[in-house]
Amino acid sequence: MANFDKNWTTDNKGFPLDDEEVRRYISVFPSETQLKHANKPFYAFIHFGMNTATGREWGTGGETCADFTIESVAAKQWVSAIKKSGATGIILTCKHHDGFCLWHTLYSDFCVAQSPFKEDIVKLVSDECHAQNMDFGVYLSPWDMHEETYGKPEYNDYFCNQLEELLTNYGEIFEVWFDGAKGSDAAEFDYDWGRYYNTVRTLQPNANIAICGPDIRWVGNESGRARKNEYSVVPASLRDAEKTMAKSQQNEKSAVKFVSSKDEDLGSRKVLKKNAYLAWYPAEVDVSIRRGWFYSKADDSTVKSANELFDIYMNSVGNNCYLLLNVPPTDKGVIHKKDARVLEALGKKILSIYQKPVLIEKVGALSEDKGYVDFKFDRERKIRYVIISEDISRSQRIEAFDLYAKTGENKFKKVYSGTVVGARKIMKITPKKCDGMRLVIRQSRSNPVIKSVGFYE
Ligand code: FUL
Repeated sequence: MANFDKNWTTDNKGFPLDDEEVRRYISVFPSETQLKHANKPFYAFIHFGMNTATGREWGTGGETCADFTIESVAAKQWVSAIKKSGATGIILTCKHHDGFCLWHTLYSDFCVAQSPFKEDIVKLVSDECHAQNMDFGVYLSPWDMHEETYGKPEYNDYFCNQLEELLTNYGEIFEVWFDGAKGSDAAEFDYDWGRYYNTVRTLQPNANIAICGPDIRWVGNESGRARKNEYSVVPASLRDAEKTMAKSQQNEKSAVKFVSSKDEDLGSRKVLKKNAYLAWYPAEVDVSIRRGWFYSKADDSTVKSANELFDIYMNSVGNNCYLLLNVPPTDKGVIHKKDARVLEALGKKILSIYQKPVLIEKVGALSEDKGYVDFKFDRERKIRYVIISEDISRSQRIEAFDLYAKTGENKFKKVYSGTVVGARKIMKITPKKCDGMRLVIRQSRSNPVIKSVGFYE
């Protein structure tokens, strides 16, 4: 056992600091693609398509191109309204479960080219994202109610052909979102996940594959909640797409009910010990700004407030998760002014965290016999936010920590007690006058490697 300073650290809460098991856990770290993604943790979803025109959450598969009665698409407004929230990218539902394609696909007539609107909406949105320096990503529903090959092996060819179009013709793609939802009465079908993943890896090596994919884990609910402890090192079996599908929506009603949060412990030592194979698989919180995923006038009164969204941001981005915030444009092809207002207010709130930095310090590896770090400010300060980031290229190690404000010579007052950290822990603390702070690691898998700690007024 390392010789921790008794005043400030503990016995690692009785857990081994370093043994073979611990070394097994900390040998799991992100791929380069996952590591890059971690720097841009907040992005938006756009649900738009046939359902926007017909006023549904799930279609029927029986719609026709003429039912797509959308007359305009204000892509520029979509992107600029979303950008104001602080989001750095947009994922568009290029094809939802109804099968209608928002781009000019060569593989189906059921697409926007055959509709009165005609224009390629994927192109309009991706061009606008690139023009406004926002990342662009695609959602392509594996389950397809319309396509007649669905349920037969040829569907895998159909799906890969469409994927190839989307990953070739619209510039750089930052995330590919494979939804696990599938109607309970849909045909049995074996998706060729391995082939889908290879197609993405080959055509867009920098893209992260989410949900029914190996790079980003679904948090397990759609109400904006994350677990108290979100681990990125979890059993590799969680990447099994079939398991994700089993937990996903199976009918239209549940698509807006946002069922229960799957609150299990996914990555404590107790869990990892029982699993021979582990993976780096960070969580993404997907949540809609309003009741439904698609726009409905009836939901105009359900737009979340900037305060609610800010809480979700703190609970996701500030809690080692990604945040994917859905903003569905209306059937007039615009982001509703209510949503736009809230997005702007959210952006201001997020900015207010980072606006007045007092000290941002790169820390590095803590030595094993000293489980704390002291930070000294230039003068007495009133700190409101503290952000700790682990160097996740060295895995996720911290399991418990305390933060103290230094209020005088050898005088400390505890201001925060936390558990896991990972890519980012954002803490709002009751402002306290102090000239420094002390971060104490109470429990860790080997010695922590801290990328930085930032203090903001
Ligand atoms: C679910 C779908 O069924 C919803 O319609 C929506 O697309 C949501 C993000 O995923 O599984």
